Amino acid sequence: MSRRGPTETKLLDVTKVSGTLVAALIDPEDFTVEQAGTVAKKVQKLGASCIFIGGSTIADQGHLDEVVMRIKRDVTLPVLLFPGNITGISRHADAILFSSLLNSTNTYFLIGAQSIASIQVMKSKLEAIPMGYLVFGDQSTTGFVGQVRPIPLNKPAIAVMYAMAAWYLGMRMLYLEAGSGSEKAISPEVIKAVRAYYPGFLIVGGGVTRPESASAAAGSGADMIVVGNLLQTDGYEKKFAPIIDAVKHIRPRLMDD
Ligand code: 1GP
Repeated sequence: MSRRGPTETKLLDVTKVSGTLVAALIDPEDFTVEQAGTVAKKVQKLGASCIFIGGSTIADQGHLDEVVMRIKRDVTLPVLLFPGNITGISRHADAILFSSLLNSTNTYFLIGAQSIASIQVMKSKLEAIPMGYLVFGDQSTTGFVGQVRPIPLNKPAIAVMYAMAAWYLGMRMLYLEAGSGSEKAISPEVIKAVRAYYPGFLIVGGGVTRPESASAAAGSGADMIVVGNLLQTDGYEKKFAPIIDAVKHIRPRLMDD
């Protein structure tokens, strides 16, 4: 298993002090370089803990590099790549969520893309964080592109099986994904079930747009909530701030508690 690097360590340390974290997800395909920098500055001011950069359909790596460099210039928050494919790598980020889409039916998304990318990740000196990625429901671009057999949103036992397989395979992070813009977020029942077994860092995203759903996820044991789509809506600052407030005092269980 790879060793924990500085970015992962920092996130774990902040979680212990501040409770559940909120990551702001920026999909470079949806933002100009300037817009990405502006949003990153605003979410840092509002209390986000890190920036995720990624998407399911990134093709323009030049633009990705520019977005990452601008965000690194404009904020002090850790910047983590959240790649949907080998095109999601930029050497300018702090770390990469080196993930396997565990419920894909295509070995490319399980280990193929990762093996193609691995040497570049090493040469780029990116901190690689091993992460299991699980897609729920049938509403996501990620699910379509990644050729998943989606986990039903009401089947926590299936999620637990995958979560423990991820843990035993050395994945220190696990991301429960309902899909960007999903009408239904991951349910508290699923999060609680996974939390009861999975000792690693638990990330939940997809369709979290309100403080109620954020606090439900945090109270159920999520270590980090990811907010993406909301940042593209008018007046997002006024919607993002209450999400931060709703989760910041909720302290989830951590593996080394
Ligand atoms: C998508 O889980 C993330 O990969 C965030 O979802 O865009 O719905 O916030 P939203």
